Amino acid sequence: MTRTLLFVGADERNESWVKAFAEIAPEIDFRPHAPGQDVSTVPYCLAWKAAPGLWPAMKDLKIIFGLGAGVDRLLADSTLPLDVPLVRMVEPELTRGMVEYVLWQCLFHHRKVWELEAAQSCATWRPNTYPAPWDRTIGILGLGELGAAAAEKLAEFGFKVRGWSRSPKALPKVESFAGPDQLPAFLSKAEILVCLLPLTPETRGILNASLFAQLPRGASLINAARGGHLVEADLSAAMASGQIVAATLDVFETEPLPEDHPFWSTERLYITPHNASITDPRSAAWRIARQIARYEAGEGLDNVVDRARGY
Ligand code: NDP
Ligand code: OXD
Repeated sequence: MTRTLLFVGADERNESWVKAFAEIAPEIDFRPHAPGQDVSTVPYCLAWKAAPGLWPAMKDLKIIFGLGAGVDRLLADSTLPLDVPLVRMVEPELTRGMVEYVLWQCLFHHRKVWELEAAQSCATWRPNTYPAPWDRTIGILGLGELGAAAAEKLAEFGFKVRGWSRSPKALPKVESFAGPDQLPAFLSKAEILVCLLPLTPETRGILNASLFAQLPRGASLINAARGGHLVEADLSAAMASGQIVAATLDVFETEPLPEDHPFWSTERLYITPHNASITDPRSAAWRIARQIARYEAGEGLDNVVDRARGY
C-alpha cells in the first residue's frame, strides 16, 4: 500500500508540516490538499476539518488523523465516514503547551494581576494580597490527557486541585469528582475554574449561568477548550454582577472573534487567539508514522475517537 497522507490544514503552516514529514518520516508521501487533486486512492488523511466534498472523494480511506486533540469540527461533518477510524492528536508538545498555558493563566488569576494593572495605570504603589497556593482551590473540568497533566503541575505548585470527569480518577494530590451528580460539590469550592473538556452534545453550553452561580463568589474562569462550551451572554452577566471576577478565553463560538464583539472591551476579560497550545509538526509526524506502520502490520491504533461518546 502507498503511504500517502493527505494534509488538510491551515495553508500558512503547510511548510512546517512538509518539512517535518520530510525529516522525521520520509517513508510517508505527504501531500498538502489542493483543489482538483485526485484523492480516490489516498489511504490516510490528516485534517483539522474536512474540505467540502473531500470524504466522499476519498474512496480508499483507511485512517483519518485529527490535527488537534479536539475532534468536534471533524465530527460535525455529516459526510465523515463512520467506518474509518478517527484518531485524535495526542502528543507531548501539545500537552506541554497546554500545561504551560494553564499554569500561566492560573498564576495570573491567583495573583489578581488586574489589581496591579489598575494601580500601575495611576502610578500608585499598592501591593495587593493573595492567598498561599495551598489556600487556593483550582477546579479543572476534564481530567483527560491535558486536564490531568495541568492538574498535576498545579498540584506540584502547591495549589489545592480538584478535577471533574465522566469517570473517577486517581491522580496524586488531585481530588476527583465524577459525573453530573458530583458537579455541584466540585464547583462549590473552585475559585479558579479551568475548562478542558471536549465539545460534545453533553458538554455544549456547560459554562452557563447555572454553573457560574454554583462557584464561590468572585471566581475566575479560564476556557481553553472550545467556544461552544460557553454561553457568552451568561458570562457577561456573571462578570457584570461580580459572580465571576475575571476570565481568560482562548476559544470562541466564532473564530476569529469578530472585531465588534463585546468581549474585546470587557474589563478583566483576557483574550488569547486559540493558541493555548499548538500541535508540534515534528512530534506529530513521528507519532503518525508510527501509527501507520503499526496499522499496516495489523496492530491496533492508539487514541481512536469513540464516536458514541464524541471524544
Ligand atoms: P481527553 O479526551 O483526553 O479528555 C477529556 C476529559 O473530559 C476526560 O477526562 C473525560 O472524562 C472528560 N469528559 C468528557 N465528557 C465529559 C462529560 N460529559 N462529563 C464529565 N467529563 C467529561 O481530551 P484532551 O484532554 O486531550 O483535550 C481536551 C480538549 O481540549 C479538546 O477536546 C479540545 O477541545 C481542547 N484543546 C484546546 C486547545 C487550545 O489550544 N485551546 C489545544 C488542545 C486541545 P473521562 O476521562 O472519564 O472519559
Ligand atoms: C486542539 C486545538 O484541539 O488546538 O488541538 O484546539
